[in-house]
Amino acid sequence: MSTELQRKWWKEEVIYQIYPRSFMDSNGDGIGDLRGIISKLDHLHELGVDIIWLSPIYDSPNDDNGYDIRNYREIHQEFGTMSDFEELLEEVHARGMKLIMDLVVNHSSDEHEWFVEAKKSKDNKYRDYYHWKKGVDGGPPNNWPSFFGGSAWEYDEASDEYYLHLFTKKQPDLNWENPKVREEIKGLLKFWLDKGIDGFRMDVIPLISKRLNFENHTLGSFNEVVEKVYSNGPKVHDYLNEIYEDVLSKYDIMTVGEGPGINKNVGLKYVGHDRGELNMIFHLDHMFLGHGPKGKFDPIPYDWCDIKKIFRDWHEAMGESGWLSIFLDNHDFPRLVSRFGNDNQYRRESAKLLAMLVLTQKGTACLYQGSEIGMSNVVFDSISEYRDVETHNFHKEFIANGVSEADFLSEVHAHGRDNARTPFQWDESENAGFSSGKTWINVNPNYKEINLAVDKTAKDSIFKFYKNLLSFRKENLCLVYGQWVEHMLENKNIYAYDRIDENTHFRIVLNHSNEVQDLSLSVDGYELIMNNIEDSSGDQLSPWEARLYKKSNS
Ligand code: TEU
Ligand code: CA
Repeated sequence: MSTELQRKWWKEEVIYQIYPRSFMDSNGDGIGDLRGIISKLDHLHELGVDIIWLSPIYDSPNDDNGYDIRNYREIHQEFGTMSDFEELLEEVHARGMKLIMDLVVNHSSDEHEWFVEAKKSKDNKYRDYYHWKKGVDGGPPNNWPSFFGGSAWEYDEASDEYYLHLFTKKQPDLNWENPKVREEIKGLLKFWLDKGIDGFRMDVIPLISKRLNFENHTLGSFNEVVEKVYSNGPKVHDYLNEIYEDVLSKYDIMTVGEGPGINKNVGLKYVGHDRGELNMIFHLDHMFLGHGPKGKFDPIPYDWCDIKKIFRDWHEAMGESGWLSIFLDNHDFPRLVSRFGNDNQYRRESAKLLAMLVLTQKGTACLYQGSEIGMSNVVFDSISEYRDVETHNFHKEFIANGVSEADFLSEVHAHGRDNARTPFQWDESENAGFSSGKTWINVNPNYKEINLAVDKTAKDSIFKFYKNLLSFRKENLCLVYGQWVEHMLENKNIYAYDRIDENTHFRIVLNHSNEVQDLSLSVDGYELIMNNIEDSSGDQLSPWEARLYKKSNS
């Protein structure tokens, strides 16, 4: 391996995201919890993942399932106690694994003491922990929309002012202009780092610096508003550099920023090796693909050439100066086998193909709970079975605008966040082995066919494929640091690329279509090392067939 490449554990290790509410319930209240996670750590250790990213576990009124924090230094009582957390961290480390927390500091809950105080009066010392503005012509200060429908401003009658909330009205945006806010945030970073955690995933971090003229936008789509109005504000790099220099740089940790609005032209400013900001980002270009002018429930068509171009652009943008994360799903998006694969006729094949894609690209791979067994989207018959505030807010908005219940529901089936939030399907017992009580959200009715226990016994087990790939990646650092070279760029059905370093040359070929495709790329002199179907034959790729070759004498 080339010496100038800095080897870093956070480049080589694989992240596994846990959505605690839906992972494992230990006390029968129907809600996943920390002791439930402890009871399943051996599953993750057997799978072979290294870094656990916990979605927020702090005290919260759960307006946005924990992404609305009421107390940054307390564990949500539904999830357990601080000593449960300390035991979890100890058990994770005892297995040679790491744990990163979800840092949500673009906004707090409106029930956080800072906001409770701020609302009391205009001269309260916490008032400018948030953004307050006078209305205009009897309405909000400007036309900024919330990510979750409606205006990004909420009127406060007592002070005749509005406060900013880019998400729900119970998630008021923190004012990072205020040095006292930045000091508070540095304090809570240290609080958790001094407990021994291994880093942070930083929620919507490019949004923390606001364009303080608060002008109306004149853009045509929500994605543009995110990129040009909410993200990449004038002081975002100053703030990130400040928390890096004052706190983060003093620990051997990793940071990954969730990056709505970060595009390939600005990515390096956040993750360049010399920037002193973040180690990597979860950019959302491929995840926001298909979001129409009114967002995800107003879809527009896209195809694999769009996906391949986004990956290509980001590899080029990062070069050897920055570092990428690679993921295809998380708690905010549909199940990857339903969205990017074929969860019907080719569920197993496509789940494995997507596993090979994520685990052979250049960058830190991040897996989401349930993908290792090919969990798929859920189809609930009524909007009342859904729990996500984003879904319910847009349901009201779309129905009010004349969209039928059935039409909206079909968009929720395809794009709703609850697809990824139904309980993990451990086995075919009641509630898929997730809980002995009534679950906070219904279990996907397909749990008897799709669950870990039944998958592990299957001859074409998805879990085993992930496990083999994960150990193969560990043994072959060419898949981490190797040069990435793409082939067949314009081919709509096949994704093909090489990974090359001084010692090894891999060739990965993925037929992400429902048809047989000619492998019009030479593999002479290559040995087939891994593939996802039994009878893999010659120069024709079966539907959803994935192959990993290694060049002989490499
Ligand atoms: O998500 C930010 C974000 O971009 C989301 O709005 C998400 O991509 C969107 O739902 C897609 O339509 C983060 C968290 O991951 C999400 O769970 C929170 O709801 C949000 O921030 C607010 O904290
Ligand atoms: Ca519980």
